[in-house]
Order: sequence, then C-alpha cells, then structure tokens
Amino acid sequence: MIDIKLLIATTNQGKAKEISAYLEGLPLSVTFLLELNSLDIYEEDSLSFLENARGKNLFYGRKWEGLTLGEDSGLAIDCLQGAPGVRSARFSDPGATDEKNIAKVLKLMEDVPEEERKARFVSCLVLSQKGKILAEITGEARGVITSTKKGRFGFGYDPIFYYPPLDRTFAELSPEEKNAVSHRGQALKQLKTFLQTHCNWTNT
Ligand code: ITT
Repeated sequence: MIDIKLLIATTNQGKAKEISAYLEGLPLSVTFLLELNSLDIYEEDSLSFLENARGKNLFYGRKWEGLTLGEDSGLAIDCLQGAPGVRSARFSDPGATDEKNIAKVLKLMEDVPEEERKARFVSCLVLSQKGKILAEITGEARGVITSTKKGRFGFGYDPIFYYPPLDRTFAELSPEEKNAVSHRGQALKQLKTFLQTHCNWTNT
C-alpha cells in the first residue's frame, strides 16, 4: 500500500505524541512540524477553537504537498465563563508554562466549591490538502477541576482535570487510557475512520 504523507502541524510535543500514537498502523508517513525547522509561527487570534484550528492548519500546510492535520484545543471552565478557553496555552502570560497556567487556574478557583468546578476539554481537528479542507472534527471531555495537582502523565492541565468515569485525573491515566476517553482521542477516533476511507480511496 502506498504511504500518504501527513504533516502533524503542532508545536506542542504532548499533542504530537498523542496524535501520532492514535494514528499508528495507518498507511501514513508522518512528519512533525518541528522536523521542518520552519521559523514561521502562526499567531492565534480567533475567538473559537475551530477558527484557530483552520487558521493554523492552512498556514502550516501552505507549502506542504500531502495531508495536513492541525489542532486547536483547550480547557473551558464553567465558573470562569469558559476561560482559559482559546487562551489555554498562554493563560498566565505570553511566555506561559504548564506550571504557571495551572497555578493561575488554582488561584482563581481557590474559593470555588466542588459542585461548581465543572470544566470541559475541547479539541478541534482540521484536515486539509493543498489548501482544501477535507474534514473538521470536534471532541469533548467533561470533568471537574481539582484543588491540587495529581498524576505525572500527560501535559498541560492534565494534573488538575479530574475525570469522574475513571475516578482519576487525566495525568493519572496512562497515555493509552487518556487517548481512549479524552477530547483529542474522541476527535481522533472519527479522524481515523475518515482517513481509513480516504487512504483506501487514494490508493485504488
Ligand atoms: P500548537 O498551537 O502548536 O498546536 P499549543 O500548545 O499552542 O500548540 P493550543 O493553542 O491548541 O496549542 O493550546 C492548547 C493548550 O490547551 C495546551 O497548551 C494545554 O495547555 C491545553 N490542553 C489542550 N489539550 C490538553 C490536554 O489533552 N491535556 C492538558 N492540557 C491540554
């Protein structure tokens, strides 16, 4: 079977790992954005995950012949009116780190009782080829923000995102367990089905 080229257009290593693990086994030859050594950086300025995902995808895919996959994701907390939302990566300041972002969320929610700590993770995936969008998929996972960090796996806000069905935070789940239930995993599941059809179609 002929390999189809796929560019995973993210600078976030945590995301890149989860995406490539999920797509393993498909007849794809995967390239990561960081491998291209490009100095171009897309400035995310949209108010929605989908708009940002489209923008990033088309920007990084503009010089790429194969398929391009872009993702925008984030954490939306009910009592913070959906914040950090599209600003999840840079919530504490423009040079934010996961640690600083988590500290800011915990500080803002210091006095919020457990029943008001609901949140959701959202992942928007956009697949394109030569500027044409082929698929747009959204996945979501609902949970509760903890008051302290727990777990050592994952990235970003995983240590403070408690997932009730498994009675653990996302950072307490193995990579496989997280991918099976997470916002990104759910979106990737649909993308995999799409790609399986697309790859068969392209190869015949
Ligand atoms: P790219 O734009 O290059 O893909 P980024 O990290 O800037 O990388 P986003 O703008 O989509 O990506 O921001 C996503 C942020 O949301 C990410 O940095 C984390 O802070 C958070 N996030 C998204 N998915 C997450 C997950 O599965 N677990 C924990 N935090 C997550």
